Amino acid sequence: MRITDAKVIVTSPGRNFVTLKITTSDGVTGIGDATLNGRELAVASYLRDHVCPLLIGRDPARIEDTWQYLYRGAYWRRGPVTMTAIAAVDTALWDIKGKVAGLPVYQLLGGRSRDGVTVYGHANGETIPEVLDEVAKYVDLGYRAVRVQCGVPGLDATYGVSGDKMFYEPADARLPSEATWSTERYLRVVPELFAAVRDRFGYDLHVLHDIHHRLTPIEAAGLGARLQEYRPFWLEDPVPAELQDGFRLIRQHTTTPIAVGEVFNSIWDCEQLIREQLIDYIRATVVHAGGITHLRRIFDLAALHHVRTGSHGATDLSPVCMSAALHLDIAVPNFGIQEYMRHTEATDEVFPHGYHFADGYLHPSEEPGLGVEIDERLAARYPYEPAYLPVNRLMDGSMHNW
Ligand code: EZ4
Ligand code: CO
Repeated sequence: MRITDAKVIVTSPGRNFVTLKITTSDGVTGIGDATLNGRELAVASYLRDHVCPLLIGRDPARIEDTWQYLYRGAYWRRGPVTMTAIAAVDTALWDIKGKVAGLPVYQLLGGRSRDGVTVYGHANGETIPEVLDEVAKYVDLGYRAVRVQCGVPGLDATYGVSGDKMFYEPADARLPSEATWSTERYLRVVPELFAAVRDRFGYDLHVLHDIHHRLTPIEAAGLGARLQEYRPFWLEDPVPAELQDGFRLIRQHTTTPIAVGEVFNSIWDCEQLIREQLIDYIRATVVHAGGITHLRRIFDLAALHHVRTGSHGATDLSPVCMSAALHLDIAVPNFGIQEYMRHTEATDEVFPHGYHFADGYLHPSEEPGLGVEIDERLAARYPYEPAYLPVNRLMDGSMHNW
């Protein structure tokens, strides 16, 4: 069997998605997510112009060899664009392998390690009482874990707080919108938020929070120490993680668990974080960290160092990525939790899939392969729409991290 076609499909059913579809000489098809939010067309071009021509005629069964060919063969290693493109090829080849074997991909990864994949949803609001009402909705839906984000008094817009509660979409403008940030004000409100959530919902619910790269290590250490009594499940992305050493400072001051990795694209972004046990959860994803093949390598390294998985699962990761993530999540020994932001109905129609939510868990599809397809006719009805993530400035106008 040979690869006879590799095609890039860009569609925007409410938001942009890039998908790679590989076809074999036996007529088997596989798909992989290649969406890089706000930089979508760079990956589409990388695939179309530099990867698809190399795939034609290759044996689709040789997943590891193809991964190494694209990684080593590029000469220019790593980076989000390259690794997202490699991820799309890798994911599509796992899909094909599953379909050829007649097995869901998780069976090829060693089979089930658990009955379901614990997921967390996003509860957010401008005010703390609004957040509490949102948390209640998730509890009613059966969620066992909820991320809480609230507005910061005095700031116009805060990361994680949205108008549409079920379908939060941060890439909201044709040019980047500008938000302002005050660490001082933020640090005042978060302990109040946690106190209110624990007061109303007790300690059985897992409560998570995303700092979204906005603090310094010592600021994050202080927040972690203050929140400790409210037992956060984790604090996510406390600081930007280019400097892996920085996390040691956080560790020295708090036992609040730390999660990081949604922007990581290779094992080298987290090698020290994991090896020195500076984090508790690794949030790297199938789509941005080199596919199932490379993410499993990261998860295996993590398992050796008591680090569990907690993959990013925002709406800009397509149902193709979510399908692939669930096969890994159900199989690996060190699974922790999976983020789950629901896609809109339009997105679900373009990407029909077999995974489903029940009782706080997601369950991967039992279909051969990944159990997700793309409806190309429908996809063609939603042309690409430029959309950017916001940028963030301090009160005095300095650029900060969004
Ligand atoms: O800002 O996916 O934990 N989730 C997040 C997301 C990210 C977006 C960026 O594209 O941080 O909301
Ligand atoms: Co995040």
